[in-house]
Amino acid sequence: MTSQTPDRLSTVTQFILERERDRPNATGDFTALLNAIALAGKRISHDVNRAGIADIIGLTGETNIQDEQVQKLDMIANTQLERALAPTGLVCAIGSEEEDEPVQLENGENGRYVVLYDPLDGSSNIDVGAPIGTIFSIYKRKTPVGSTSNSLEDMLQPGRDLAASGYMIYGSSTMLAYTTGEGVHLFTLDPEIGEFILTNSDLKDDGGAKVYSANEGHSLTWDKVDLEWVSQLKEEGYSSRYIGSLVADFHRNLLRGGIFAYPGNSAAPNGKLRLLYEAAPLAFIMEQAGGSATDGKRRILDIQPTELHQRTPLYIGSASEVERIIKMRAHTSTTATR
Ligand code: AHM
Ligand code: MG
Repeated sequence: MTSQTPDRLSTVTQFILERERDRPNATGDFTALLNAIALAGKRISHDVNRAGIADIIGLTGETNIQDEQVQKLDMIANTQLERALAPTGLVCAIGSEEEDEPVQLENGENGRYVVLYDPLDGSSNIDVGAPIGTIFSIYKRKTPVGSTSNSLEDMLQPGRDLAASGYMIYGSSTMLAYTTGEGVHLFTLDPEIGEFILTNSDLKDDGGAKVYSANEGHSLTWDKVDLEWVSQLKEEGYSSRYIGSLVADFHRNLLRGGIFAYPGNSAAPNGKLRLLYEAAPLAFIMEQAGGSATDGKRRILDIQPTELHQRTPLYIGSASEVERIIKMRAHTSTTATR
């Protein structure tokens, strides 16, 4: 990773405000939206840190639309984000991994944006204290401002049209990374003063590390190309690092280099990860940092979603690593290999 080491003290709010000031037509919307998301992140971070002692570990007893068991903290994180975004008046609707359908926000008719999120990614790791995170996307709405949002039309947009995306990771420290298409900027929460402080601006993935992150426990269900690819990496002396929390695996690879993969498999040809809540927002960040992301054939940011909770295979990381798997997959017919 390369980045500019900040020569001054700046909170996330100051940083975004400064950037907006450089743009003559800036409305201040991003400052308000990212502030709201950062506020929710501080509350979620607080809850995650106290989960064991606050009796908020465990399941709610419900399953979400993806048939996954919902953790109490999934619901808490989902609510914190909605509660922080609603008062901005800037958001007409939200889409969440934990909500079956788009949620129209009260008084949101004049909101110019839709926000989509995975409120607590990697939530199966909550009980064991491993890093988890929030992933978010912001799109400009397509339906006219002032009307009731046809949320699906507003939300089913390809990642290349993202206005901003980012994530917050709740790990050994709480960090926030975001991009609006002008580089990737990273902030660390100072818990004493409750502010996200700029720690790296304009992060660049320099492809440094020979690391791959994939759940090889599923490899018997992978096709031959993925198996060959991983064998090749092993022969070349790569290390494997897999936490099972996408945001944590992604964050480590963004800082150190490497590739994360969640391929399709014989039971689930599109894999597990969600295009709108996970793949597209992280692909926008990775591309802004100089890396890339593919489903094996297509650039993730070019995929036109057709469903809110659509899944996609994902290979994301340093550009040369992603290029290698694209080439391997192009040279072998997938149907002939599984
Ligand atoms: P979640 O959003 O419900 O937490 O599920 C997504 C998570 C990712 O964070 C992680 O990369 C993946 O599921 C792990 O899946 P597996 O246990 O199959 O390796
Ligand atoms: Mg997730």
